[in-house]
Amino acid sequence: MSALMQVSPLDPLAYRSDFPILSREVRPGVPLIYFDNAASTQHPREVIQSMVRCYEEHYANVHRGIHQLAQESDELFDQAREKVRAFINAPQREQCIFTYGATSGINIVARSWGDANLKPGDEILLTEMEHHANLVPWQQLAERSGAVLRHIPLTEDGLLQLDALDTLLTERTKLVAFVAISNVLGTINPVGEIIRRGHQAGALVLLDGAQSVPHQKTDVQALDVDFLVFSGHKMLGPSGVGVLYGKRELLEAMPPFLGGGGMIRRVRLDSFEPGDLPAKFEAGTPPIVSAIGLGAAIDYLNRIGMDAIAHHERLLVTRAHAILEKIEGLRILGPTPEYKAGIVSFSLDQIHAHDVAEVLDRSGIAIRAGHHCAMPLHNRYNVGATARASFYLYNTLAEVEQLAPGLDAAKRVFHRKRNFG
Ligand code: 7TS
Repeated sequence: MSALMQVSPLDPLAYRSDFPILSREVRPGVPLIYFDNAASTQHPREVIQSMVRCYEEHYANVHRGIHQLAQESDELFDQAREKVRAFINAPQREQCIFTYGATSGINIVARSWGDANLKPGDEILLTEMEHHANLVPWQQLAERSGAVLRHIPLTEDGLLQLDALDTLLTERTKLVAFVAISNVLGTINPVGEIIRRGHQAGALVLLDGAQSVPHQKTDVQALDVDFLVFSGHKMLGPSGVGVLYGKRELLEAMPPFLGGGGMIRRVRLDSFEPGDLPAKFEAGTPPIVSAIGLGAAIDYLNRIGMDAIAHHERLLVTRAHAILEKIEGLRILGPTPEYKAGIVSFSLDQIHAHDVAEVLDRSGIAIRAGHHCAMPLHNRYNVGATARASFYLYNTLAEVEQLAPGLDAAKRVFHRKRNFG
């Protein structure tokens, strides 16, 4: 029996009532089925209330004032950072930088570490399944530095071709930056192995945890990863806050990226000395209330348990595959459920993904359609756009079952249009 099978099952019905939005109807008589969790998740009442309480009772700017409200806000903000630290098992909370999301975390590393360390001919190893957030900042860095980008190719069924590492990893490789779980394919990558191989080659490793940290246990010390980024809004928290974790010696050695208030020890008219971690990378007023909301989201996830969440999503995606595989003309992108998280992207006959999404919306089913900020990945599979259903702890098997009639309706509508249109 696998470790996952031993986890006690999660009953989504026990949690749904915590999420006010999940009880709304999309239109009169049409309940919401929210399958757009890879884009952004919904919020339990206690996350919303943690932010309301902050605004109503404690709010002030942080790390500046000595008045009572400033001290209370400071304390809540620091507690949120401690919750983040414990959630990813970082050694020290100063290593957890509050950013504005995964994108801003990657940009900080590219600008700060990248500009200081990369020379012409150095190589950055990415994969063909990256979100644009983990492609464009490195393309920009390559333009500035003369560094060269390489990419781990994909198999037909959406896995990384790891044997390519034998030739792709060389003494020129200075950084490996890759996604833990693909936001399109759902593939769970062998993160530990890639980090180990990267380190053997003498490279640093950045992990894009935007789709993994919300859905499975993450331990940065066990992984020995150098940098990890993720976003609060994909894990029941508010938008506008994310986290950059880094190894202390790396963060200490990196120059600050954004300059301004909060990130300095001393400023003269013509020079400055940067402050200590984490302030050095948090110029300006940070996302105070969003960080506090993220802390409340982490409390909520911890009470349920990340293993239970991962297990539940595996059940949902397995059922989704079983349903979708029966639909004629439907092509699923990515591997079989055993290799993936709760994400299923597909194309249906010649029907455009936006049309599929529109017909599903009539049944209250919210999915995303398009290239999901992963155009090179879609090019790799010769498909312009896909429809994507992505699950979270509050989704039920009964909701997943609704995909079948929803997609049948899409086929009926568009085949009729094609025949008579
Ligand atoms: N990396 C991955 C793997 C992602 O899925 C996303 C967002 C990001 C980075 C960027 O996160 P942000 O919070 O900074 O925007 N992915 C998606 C998606 O799949 N649909 O909408 C956003």
